[in-house]
Amino acid sequence: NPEESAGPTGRPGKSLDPCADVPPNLQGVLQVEFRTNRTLQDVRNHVGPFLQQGGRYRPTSCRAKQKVAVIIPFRNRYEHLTHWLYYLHPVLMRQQLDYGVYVINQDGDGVFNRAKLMNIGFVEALKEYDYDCFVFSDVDLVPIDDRNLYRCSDHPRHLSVAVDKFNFILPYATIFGGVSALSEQQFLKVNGFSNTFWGWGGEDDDMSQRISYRRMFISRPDSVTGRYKMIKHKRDSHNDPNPRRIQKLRETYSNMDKDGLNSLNYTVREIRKDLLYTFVTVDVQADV
Ligand code: UDH
Repeated sequence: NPEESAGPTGRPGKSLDPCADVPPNLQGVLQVEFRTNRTLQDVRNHVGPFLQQGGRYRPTSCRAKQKVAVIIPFRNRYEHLTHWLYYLHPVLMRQQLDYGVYVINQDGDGVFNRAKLMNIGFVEALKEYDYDCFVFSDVDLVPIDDRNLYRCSDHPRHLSVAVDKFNFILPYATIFGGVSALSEQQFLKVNGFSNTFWGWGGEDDDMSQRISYRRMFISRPDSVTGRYKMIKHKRDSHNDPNPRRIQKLRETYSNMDKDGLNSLNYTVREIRKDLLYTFVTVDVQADV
């Protein structure tokens, strides 16, 4: 078992001792390689024995500190998803999390809405389990250090601080895109993400502003622990830069109480359970 520790192998559930603050079997820096053929079946063979249907896992030797839903906004990036699952499942297991992976797939070929998919992921995951922490991750970002814990902190946490594409440097101080983690309370406090950023850009900066308007800060790992590899790709179709994004960022303060979780509408088309993930296909166009 990848997260196995020396502790007693107790009964499942509340009778187990809490897991250690620092998971005992982390490896530190990881080898990550995308230029290789990999199939979902390879990944199932690699990590499947430890998982439950829907990409669910919980440590067997201790009680996890947090119940984490990992939410991936998605459309037509199956190759990236395979790499992501191959690398992230073992990391999340070693981090001794009680977690589930939710791929929120935008149906159809309308303009992409990353933030709305993440709001939907929050709502749909909570229908299944009593998650207390939500990690929102792009499908093309893989951490190269497993000490970067996919957990929530006292303040909303930005995890992807040093991405190879940006020469491992934080591009600007308020950045919150890529991979981020908010507790249920933190997410509710900001009314979730805006639902009204269609196309590429702005939705992550809007969230960053929501966080500061609600008097919270952005917490981050250091720039060594927070290293990531991004899978190279071309711009997707139907996700061109949103020309309205700059103007919309001037309106966060006045809109955030009415544009977010409390105005979210969508239609679930299908929920499919794979061993490696829960795949939720949704129609996001409900309000346009
Ligand atoms: N996403 C999809 N499908 C899409 C669009 C976006 O799954 O069609 C998801 C995916 O999780 C992705 C995330 O939304 O990681 C963010 O979208 P993005 O990868 O397009 O954003 P990023 O800023 O790239 O990473 C912008 C385009 C880069 C073009 C580079 C050309 N060299």
